[in-house]
Amino acid sequence: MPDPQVLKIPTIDDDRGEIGVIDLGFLPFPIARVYYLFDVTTQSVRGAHAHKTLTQFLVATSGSFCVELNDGLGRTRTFTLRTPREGLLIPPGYWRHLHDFSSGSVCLVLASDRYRREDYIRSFPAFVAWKEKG
Ligand code: T46
Repeated sequence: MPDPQVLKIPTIDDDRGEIGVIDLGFLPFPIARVYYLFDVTTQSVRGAHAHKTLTQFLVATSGSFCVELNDGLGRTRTFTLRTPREGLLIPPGYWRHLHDFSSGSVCLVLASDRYRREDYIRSFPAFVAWKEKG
């Protein structure tokens, strides 16, 4: 299972501001879906699930939030996303919690597949059992 990874997004800037560009080939998957979390209250915790096959790239296009990733085998890592200049690549097989959203933050998600309910594991013990099975 590949590790989660923070990727620096190429930007183009001039005296009018900046453009972040996620071009074809930048991500290790073809983008099948784009969605975004917004108007998230600062106390909200999102996620609490893992994906069996889905790879996603998360960008804090505005504000900041934390992404806690658990590999189900004893390792947890927390990433703070706070700039549109980088994003977090999350391979399949990670239990995630998103928390500590700043007011007005937006979490843009580029996903490798359409929404498929059957790709979600929403019970942590079931996730650990799935990981242990290999
Ligand atoms: C993830 C984090 C970062 C859809 O019908 N289509 C969609 O594309 C999505 C993303 C969600 N939904 C439905 C499923 C639920 O009935 O919207 C409802 C809320 O979804 P969920 O509770 O999964 O939302 P989050 O913010 O906890 O998780 C979402 C993604 O589902 C998940 O893949 O990694 O954002």
